Amino acid sequence: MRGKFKEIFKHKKNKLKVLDVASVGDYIEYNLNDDGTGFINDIFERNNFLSRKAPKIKGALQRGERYEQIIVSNVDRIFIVCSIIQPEFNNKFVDRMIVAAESNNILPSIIINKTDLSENKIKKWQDLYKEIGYKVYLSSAVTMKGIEEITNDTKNITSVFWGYSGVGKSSLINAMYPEFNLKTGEISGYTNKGTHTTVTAKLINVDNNTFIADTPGIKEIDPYGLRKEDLSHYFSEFKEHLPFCRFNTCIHLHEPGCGVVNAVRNGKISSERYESYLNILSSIEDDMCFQVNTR
Ligand SMILES: Nc1nc2c(ncn2[C@@H]2O[C@H](COP(=O)(O)OP(=O)(O)O)[C@@H](O)[C@H]2O)c(=O)[nH]1
Ligand SMILES: [Mg+2]
Ligand SMILES: [Zn+2]
Repeated sequence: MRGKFKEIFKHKKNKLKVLDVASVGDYIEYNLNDDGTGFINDIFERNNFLSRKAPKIKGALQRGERYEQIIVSNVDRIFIVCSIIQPEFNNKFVDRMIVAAESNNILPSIIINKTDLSENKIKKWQDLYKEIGYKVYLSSAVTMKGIEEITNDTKNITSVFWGYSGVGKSSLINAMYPEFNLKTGEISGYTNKGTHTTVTAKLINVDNNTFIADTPGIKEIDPYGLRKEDLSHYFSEFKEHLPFCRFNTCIHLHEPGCGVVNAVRNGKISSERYESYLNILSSIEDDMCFQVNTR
């Protein structure tokens, strides 16, 4: 990086606690040397980006301090890939990814892959997410079910395939575009380089307008920079019930006259989604506690 820009970045970095300078998907201005190396002169402002809190690594960060890790920038859609078995479906994990997408203003959709392995419970989760407004694809990289539909819906946009390790993200992209020949069946996407765990996505350039980011397997997601009073806005089906909360500061936990809690009781919000909400809410509170303790 060159002088002036480096200086600006240093200031930004201190303020925002971001980990990397540029991320996959960034538009940059650069100079290329003859040997293939280059300089980044500038990074253009991101339309949006997908991020999470960097995992805690012993000794690498100050006590409990968390950084923001940008996974991909300038994203049109996020495809949350999951399976019913091998690995088992984890709705709390799916909901964390949805919150990460929604809070960054990116449309999430869900791909239930490995449908060749088990019929069990597919419909339950498919219906739950369809009901609250998300598109759900059923797929198999083995039988090729759903591959054509996913190929069509990822045309002419930048999309991210995101999800737990081993669900078949790379296999799905290979099923769509065998020529990219992505590595599959890797045990873990973690690489410890000492300072932080890398989550480098691989951006595949299908054609001039079509980009697909394959991300390494992740094992934890903490959406970055959430405030507990905002969390309910990222649970799309909660929104219509918010005006019925007695207190406008309601975080839908123990407050009397809560529209969300009433909707859960009446079966208008599923208990699974509400439990996910509480789960994320409590992880936000943990961070707040940390800040208070260190003052
Ligand atoms: N039965 C079955 N196995 C699959 C399917 N998709 C991927 N796999 C297998 O699941 C393992 C993990 O796949 P991979 O694409 O590496 O998952 P990733 O970590 O999400 O990229 C590999 O052994 C794949 O062959 C599928 O649709 N059905
Ligand atoms: Mg992979
Ligand atoms: Zn409430």
